[in-house]
Amino acid sequence: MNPIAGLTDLMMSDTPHGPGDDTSILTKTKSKTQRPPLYKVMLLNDDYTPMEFVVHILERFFGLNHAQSFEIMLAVHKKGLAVVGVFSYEIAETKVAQVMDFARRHQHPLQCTMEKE
Ligand code: TYC
Repeated sequence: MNPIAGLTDLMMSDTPHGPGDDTSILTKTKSKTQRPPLYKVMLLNDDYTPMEFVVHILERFFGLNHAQSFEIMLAVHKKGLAVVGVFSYEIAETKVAQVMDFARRHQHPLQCTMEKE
């Protein structure tokens, strides 16, 4: 069909077109931005690892200052565990490995774990 004639037929038609007609539907596709999942890195309390050693770990591997490190160490000591940071999977995995390796080399039973947020 001649496209101009076809359009004229539509405009002149007796039946009004609206929602439900395939002549008037516009759709918008919402593009949802996907963010990578985050992981909490936690330190667990134990009865043997020296407090100063835990403070040193927090300064060395988590970039915290002495006061922040002491505060988090005390929170772990009192509550049994605390979140020391939130990271992407790869960074969290690296932090856990660094802490576990450093504690093992110094023969302390300190435990560090990660959990999806
Ligand atoms: N509870 C330990 C002590 O009294 C100190 C400690 C704090 C150990 C935090 C582990 O993740 C820890 N020496």
